[in-house]
Amino acid sequence: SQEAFRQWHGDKYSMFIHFGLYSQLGGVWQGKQVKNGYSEQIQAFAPISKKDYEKIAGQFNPTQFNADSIAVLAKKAGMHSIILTSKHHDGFCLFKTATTSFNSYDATPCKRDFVKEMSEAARRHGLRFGLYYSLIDWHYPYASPMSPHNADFITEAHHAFSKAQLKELLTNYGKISELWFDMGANTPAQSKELYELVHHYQPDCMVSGRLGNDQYDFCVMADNDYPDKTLHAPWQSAASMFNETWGYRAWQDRGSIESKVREKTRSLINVVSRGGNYLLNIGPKGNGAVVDFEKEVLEQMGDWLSRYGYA
Ligand code: JFZ
Repeated sequence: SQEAFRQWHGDKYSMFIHFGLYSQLGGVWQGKQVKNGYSEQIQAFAPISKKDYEKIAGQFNPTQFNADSIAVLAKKAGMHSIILTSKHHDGFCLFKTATTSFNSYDATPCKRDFVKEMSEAARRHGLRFGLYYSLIDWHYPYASPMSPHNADFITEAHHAFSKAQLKELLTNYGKISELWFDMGANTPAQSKELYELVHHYQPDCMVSGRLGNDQYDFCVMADNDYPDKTLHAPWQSAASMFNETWGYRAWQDRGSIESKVREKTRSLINVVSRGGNYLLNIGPKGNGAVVDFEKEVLEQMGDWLSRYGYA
């Protein structure tokens, strides 16, 4: 609806959070820095067998993950919503689900539902809350380009699984401001069905263009990018802090805080002044703590915004 778009457009600046089992590895496997690919996809790039990767869940206990302090940070930064990775390509779910035991409640010693924690904290601090959901799931044989079995399209079994998970995500966690679908090889009928499913449960939830087949409420621009002409559709630019990874990378060369603040503030202005939404990512560590450098960058950007009356 117009009202849903108006609200979403009004968010302008939001926090993206990439957090999952991969955060625990920090871009390192068997003592080696994995240099190819994003660190949230380390399972595919190291590569790591499914069996070994699943073992990481047995040690996943992010005692430093504090949803309230993340929400406070987003507020301080001048952001208006938070988008959390409910499930990335590895298929590990950050929510309690009946669809698979490979989730942060059932497969870990911590027994926590991070989607619940983050959704509630966001609302407590007056922020809207949305979800990233990967339509690539390495437990299913399809998916380009990182799957060993390249079937043409998402299988019906996988599609049914996604629908069951989405129903949970859209009915158990209150209002979801947006669903940031990440690309899978959907058929047009599958994309349409998922688009309609989202709006069936949540008519005002904004759906990202990466659902495919022209079923979308907003377009996603390439990292840090913005259109050179006025786009007659709602759009968002999703940005990682270092362009090389979204998930935590322990050996990241971060450079200086000052230059990062300048770079990201410039992107924010470029995007928002052209009518887009700027979605800036953080990648907390495996123990759940926000990386100091990223925290500092967000706080300084927030200082700048409030100094000029924008936050
Ligand atoms: C996808 C994922 O494969 C990646 O791991 C991460 O989660 C990112 C946010 O989404 O990768 C993308 C998606 C979109 C673009 C680039 C990488 N893009 O629009 O340029």
